[in-house]
Parts: sequence; C-alpha cells; structure tokens
Amino acid sequence: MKVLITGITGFVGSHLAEYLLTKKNVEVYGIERWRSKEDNILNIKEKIRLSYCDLRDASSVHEIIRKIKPERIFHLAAQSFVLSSWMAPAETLTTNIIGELNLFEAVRELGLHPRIHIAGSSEEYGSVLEKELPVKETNPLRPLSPYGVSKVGQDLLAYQYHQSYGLYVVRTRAFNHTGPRRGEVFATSNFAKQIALIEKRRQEPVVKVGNLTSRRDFTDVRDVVKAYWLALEKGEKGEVYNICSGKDYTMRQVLNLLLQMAKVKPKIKQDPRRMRPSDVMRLLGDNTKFRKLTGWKPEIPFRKTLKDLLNYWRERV
Ligand code: A2R
Repeated sequence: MKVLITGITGFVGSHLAEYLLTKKNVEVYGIERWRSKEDNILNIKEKIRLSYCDLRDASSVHEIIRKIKPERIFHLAAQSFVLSSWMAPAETLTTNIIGELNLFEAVRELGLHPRIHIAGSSEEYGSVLEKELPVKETNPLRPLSPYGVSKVGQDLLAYQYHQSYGLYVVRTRAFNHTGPRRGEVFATSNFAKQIALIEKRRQEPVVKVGNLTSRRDFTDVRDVVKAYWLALEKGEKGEVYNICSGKDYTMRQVLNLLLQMAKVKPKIKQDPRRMRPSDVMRLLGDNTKFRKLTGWKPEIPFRKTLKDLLNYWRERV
C-alpha cells in the first residue's frame, strides 16, 4: 500500500513514518520542501521515498499526487505553531487551508480515491467553558488564535469535500502531544532544552517561561501516530475524533516534572514575549468516541515522555 505523508520532516510526520515502516506491505512516501531540515528523518531516509513539493503551489501538488497515486494520505504539513500565527496570520491561513484545498483538488481532479487523514487540533475548541469539560467532538468551536481558525478551516473544508464530493476523509483533533523531536518553540520542548543547556553550563541557571497557569491534556507523540493510523483503518469517513489522554496538567506541573529529572536547580522567570494576546486556559479532551470505535488508548506514561524529551535535548545541545 502506498502511503503519503505531508510534513514528513516535521515532529509528528517523522514519528508516523517510523511507525509505518514497522508495518508489512506499506511503502512510505513523503513530501518535503527544498529547504526543509531533514534532521528528524535522517535515520529512515533510505527507507522512504521523498519528493519536493510546496503545498501552496497547486500545480506542484497535482503533479506529485499524479505521480504517486497514494492509497492513504496523512496530511500533517502545516504552520503548526500557535505563537507564530499571531505574527504571520496570512501565512498560517494560506499554508493550512489553501494547502489542504490544493491536496483535495488534486485528488478530485485526478479521480483518485485515497483515504485522507486531516490533522486538526484542540485549539479549534479554543474558549471552552468549565461546564463543557472534558470536551467532546460536538462542542462549539471558538478558536482564540489565527492558528485555531486555520485548523477550523481545515476541519470544515474536509467535512465539505466529504459531503460534496464523497472524498474519504477522516478528521482528528489532537490535544497537546509531545516527545523527542518536538520543535523547540513548543513549551514542553523549550523547557527541556533550557534545562539541558543549563546542565551543560551553556545557559545561566534561569528557565524562561510563558503562561504557567494554562492547563493542557498531553499524549505521547508515539501514541498519537498509532491513533492516526487507526483513524484511517477504522474511523468512519467524514467523521471527526478527539485524540487525547483525558488527563490535564498545568504548565507549572509539567515544568516541575522536568525539573525533578534535572541535575540542576534553576530559577524560573516569566518572559512577556512568550505570552499570547489571548490564551486558551484549559483544554481537556474526551476520547470516548475514538476509543470505543478503535480500542486505542495512550500507553506511554507522561513521565516517560518528558524523560525521553529531556534526554533528546541532552544529546543535542
Ligand atoms: O517547514 P518545513 O519545510 O520544514 O516542512 C514542514 C511542513 N510544511 C510544509 N510542507 C509543504 N508545503 C508547505 N507550504 C509547508 N509548510 C510547512 O509541515 C514540516 O515538515 C511540517 C510541520 O512540522 P511541525 O512544525 O513539526 O508540526 P507537527 O508538530 O509535526 O504537526 C503536525 C500536524 C500539523 O498539521 C499541526 O498543525 C497538527 O499536527 O497539530
């Protein structure tokens, strides 16, 4: 089976590629941009087939889909960082929504029938009321960032293409996920990197942080990619599923867990540049719909996830 991963050089894409390579009869294809960093896929580069393509370029997307004719597409490529979306809202909306549109149009024009996974986000829920927690898929979407809006756009575009043209699309809304290779702009990874730098005496013993009071529901990325695979194997077309653990932590608790594993005792300092104009205070998901359908549940304990993340940075800094 030919499986195409967009965003294969990214955090989730690289883990998904590794997971798919453990399966029989799966050929892994990926698209990257000519300037994409390949660090995350260096260990598997010989086993996957890569092509250059920028998703914003419709003709290039069409050409790649025509050549590969994938039977499964995991669409992970995106401007994935909430904070950057405040600085580059147009770029975020274009990459995320128009990029997906180009993919759908290519599939439609070519008359292909792949199963397509669309990676949405808990940021689509945005401003959730306390009484709505844990959040179900039926919750109103009230995004609080350009990134959140872009993911709502992707989600609804996928719904519309399923309804209008019968495209075999399955949508997921993943809550926070982390683990080795998480981009350093994301809080968990950023804390771990700073601790690793402080341990090597390459940073003064101060961890700079953003809002530590917000609460997030975390899952290990290696559990998340298994869920994505199951979403296309067992999920119903057109449907949407939360992918989450159902347990939340304040960012302060996450930092404390990492500090318990550290060989140093740094100070904590708030950095105004890490604060968002409007922040989602609490995101806690309900994964019942997906769990009942597929039997999936997160298996890796959060402490192990954080330990592996810290060790990842210890090796790299
Ligand atoms: O920026 P690059 O060249 O390193 O590649 C990134 C890719 N990407 C694109 N690929 C093709 N055309 C584009 N215009 C384009 N823009 C970005 O998406 C990279 O390979 C990937 C994003 O990787 P990460 O930032 O590490 O995101 P992550 O955490 O793997 O998120 C995967 C999905 C995204 O849809 C998120 O919004 C969602 O999960 O949470």
